[in-house]
Amino acid sequence: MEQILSTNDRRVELIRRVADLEEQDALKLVRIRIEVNDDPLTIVEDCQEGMRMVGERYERQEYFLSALIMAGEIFREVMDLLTPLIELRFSASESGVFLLGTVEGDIHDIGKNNLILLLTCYGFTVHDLGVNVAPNEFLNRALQVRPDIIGLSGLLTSSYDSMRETVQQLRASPDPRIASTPIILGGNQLNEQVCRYVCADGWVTDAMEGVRLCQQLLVNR
Ligand code: B12
Repeated sequence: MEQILSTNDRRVELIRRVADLEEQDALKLVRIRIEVNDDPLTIVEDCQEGMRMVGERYERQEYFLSALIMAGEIFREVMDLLTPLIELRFSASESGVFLLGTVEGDIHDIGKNNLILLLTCYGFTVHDLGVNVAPNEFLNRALQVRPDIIGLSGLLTSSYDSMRETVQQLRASPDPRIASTPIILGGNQLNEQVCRYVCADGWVTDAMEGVRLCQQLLVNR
């Protein structure tokens, strides 16, 4: 049935199936979209939109924590299908060094891992600190690997204070190179106001935008 849907219908259907947590149907539709050569990044975008709707339903108490866990699982399975395609499609020569982690108090890592996939495809060397990373861990690792850019990921409102603290510690580094390394934020709840509060150099809500911002920062460095 899905094979005769138009591109737009396939997009709407996938968003709905992720939002409704219909794991098998969502995966089936992703396979169909792969077969008909839909852009893998558009498929990711649609799943992200479905996840946003899961979050809204959770907020309205139509869903519980188990739904967030399930949504995370669906996204992981979708990424298992898409990763080889994304790796094939995007490749670039060596570029900058990127240090990345999800800030202290936050364990969301799906978006962070997507960014790693894309940055790696675009030639960046990525050092991933994982999740729930304390400010001094960022600083210690930055002193070791001397990155060109540092990225902080966080989806919880409470993460903004961790981000701010991390930026303060990095900026206070006695090593002038680390103190002046551009720091960018990522997570779908962010906005300009948060970026100003955290005193970061930029923010994005999308991994591809993040790659472009990093490329721009590298040119200016
Ligand atoms: C899946 C999910 C979970 C999973 C996470 C699994 C995992 N391994 O990550 C689990 C079940 C663990 C979870 C737990 C919780 N969650 Co949750 N979760 C979500 C959900 C539904 C989807 C998040 C997601 O993966 N989105 C898809 C990815 C691809 O998008 P993304 O993360 O934004 O990443 C993209 C960009 O932002 C960017 N990016 C990301 N990081 C970075 C970094 C850099 C440097 C750059 C450049 C770019 C970049 O690239 C990505 C790809 O494009 C969101 C809803 C939402 N609106 O996001 C709630 C949500 C984030 N969770 C929420 C809450 C409340 C919780 C819990 C507190 C629930 C609880 N009662 O325990 C806990 C918190 C645990 C903790 N201490 O962190 C709230 C946060 C509300 C708030 N304002 O603080 C949300 C918004 C749901 C809601 N609307 O209420 N959650």
